[in-house]
Amino acid sequence: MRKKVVLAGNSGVGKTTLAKRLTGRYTEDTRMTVGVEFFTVREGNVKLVVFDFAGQERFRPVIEGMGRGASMVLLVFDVSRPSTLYSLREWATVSGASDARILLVGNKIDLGMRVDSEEIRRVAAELGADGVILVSANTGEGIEELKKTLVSA
Ligand SMILES: Nc1nc2c(ncn2[C@@H]2O[C@H](COP(=O)(O)OP(=O)(O)O)[C@@H](O)[C@H]2O)c(=O)[nH]1
Ligand SMILES: [Mg+2]
Repeated sequence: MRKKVVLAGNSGVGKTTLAKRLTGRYTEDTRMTVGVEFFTVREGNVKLVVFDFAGQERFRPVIEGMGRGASMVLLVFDVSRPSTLYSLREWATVSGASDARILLVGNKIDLGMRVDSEEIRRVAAELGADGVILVSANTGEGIEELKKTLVSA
């Protein structure tokens, strides 16, 4: 079974690092279309296909195409930069194109939390997210929990 996961969020929040960490660097690294690449990993009978921006976060037509057929959209922010949490309102449109579930992912917890957890829950509720997972793509903390959530979603 194939599950499409889409990463969205401001440039620099750690999406590409997260994609590589989630897929253990086993990756086909294939450019599908301009501005997008994907990483794959097999977990039992589930194949996760993680779509990431290839450095063109501001190219809106790419964003709209990306959400199609996704089972999950990960709205990624940097817990050390509060503005990246509020930017997720713009990124939530990625999921508008599909029936995908939304999960908020707070990355870089190794740098310390500079965002209030009440605020995170408030934005998650506003954007219709199922939940929030806090991770560090650098240290790997929280990554197994995230992967389990994606596989079972
Ligand atoms: N401290 C820390 N740095 C991170 C983490 N994840 C990514 N980074 C760094 O943040 C920068 C941007 O990461 P990148 O994956 O390119 O972000 P993207 O633009 O969202 O794809 C890079 O220098 C990464 O090494 C993390 O969990 N902790
Ligand atoms: Mg990137």
